[in-house]
Amino acid sequence: MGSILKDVELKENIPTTVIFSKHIEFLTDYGQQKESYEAVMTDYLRMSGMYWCLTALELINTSPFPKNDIVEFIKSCQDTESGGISASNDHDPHLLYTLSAVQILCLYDSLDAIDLEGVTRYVASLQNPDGSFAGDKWGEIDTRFSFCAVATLSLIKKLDVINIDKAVEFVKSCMNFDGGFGSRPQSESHAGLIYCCVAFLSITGKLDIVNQDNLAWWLCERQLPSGGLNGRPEKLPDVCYSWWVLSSLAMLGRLHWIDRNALKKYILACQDIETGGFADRPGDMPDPYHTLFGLAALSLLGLESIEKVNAAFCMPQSVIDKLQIHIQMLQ
Ligand code: GRG
Ligand code: ZN
Repeated sequence: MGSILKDVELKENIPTTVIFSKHIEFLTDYGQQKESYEAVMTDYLRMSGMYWCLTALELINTSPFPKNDIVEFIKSCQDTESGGISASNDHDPHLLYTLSAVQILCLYDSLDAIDLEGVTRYVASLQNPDGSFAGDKWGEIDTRFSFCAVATLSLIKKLDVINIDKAVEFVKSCMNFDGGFGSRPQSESHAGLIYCCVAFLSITGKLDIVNQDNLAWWLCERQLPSGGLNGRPEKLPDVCYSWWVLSSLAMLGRLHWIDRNALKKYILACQDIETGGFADRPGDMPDPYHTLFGLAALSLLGLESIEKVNAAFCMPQSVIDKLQIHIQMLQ
């Protein structure tokens, strides 16, 4: 028995260009709401929310917020004892938010504002003897955290404080028969985690361990008739996978295995023409997460009016160049 293909149908009256001024409005307003229901409910991931908004704005050449206030907020989120950074004041430090904070500081050329030795100590303290990384002191293990660890250390030029060989060994142990990667050994392949593992290998210069064609084939099979990409078989398309899948294909040198025009049409259809911002699917509520990954994917597709994005760090290429960081990209 065949299975029903899950997809969406694009309507006639969908946007076909990027509505830049609306996105600037959307992202700027989002950053200014401090007491709204949404702001309070998402306080636990505020640092990443700031990274999504500020990076999206930088990709469209806008920087509306006072840099000083942002840097001061980040400083106030660093835990003096562990050296880690939390999502917001009075929250516990975590690798996810430590990376977001370091990414924002790189955007603002302000890395020196925080205790970088503390960050280095924190990241190194989370590596386990098998090479894996915990996300925080509570010990959850996931390849997302292997990525966060090397991305953070690479941005602050401290990659040498961890055992890279062991870290690579762990990521390799999460590789599946289909060429993909999961969160831990034997976990299902998922496009988000494939991005984490491919970007990890790109940053550490170990991309040669992947099965390039099998993995690229699995990734390009994520494209559905609507043009959108899903994160694993039998799932609906979602704009964020345009980033997780496309950036992985870019690092694997196989971007041309995707139907670019169809994907561009799908991403543009996910814009909200009234409020600005991108949603996961046409007609859904827009949010900063899907707005960043929609714009970043359009950048990988070569839209000239969007700044060039780095496929491993999801940051403007100009910032990565300034830091003189080189990632591995396969041919
Ligand atoms: C700096 C760009 C950047 C990222 C930081 C947090 C992180 C590193 C990456 C996240 C990667 C990601 C999206 C992982 C997905 C994890 C997962 C198993 C999600 C499953 O979600 P479902 O089941 O989604 O809700 P689908 O689309 O599969 O239905
Ligand atoms: Zn999504």
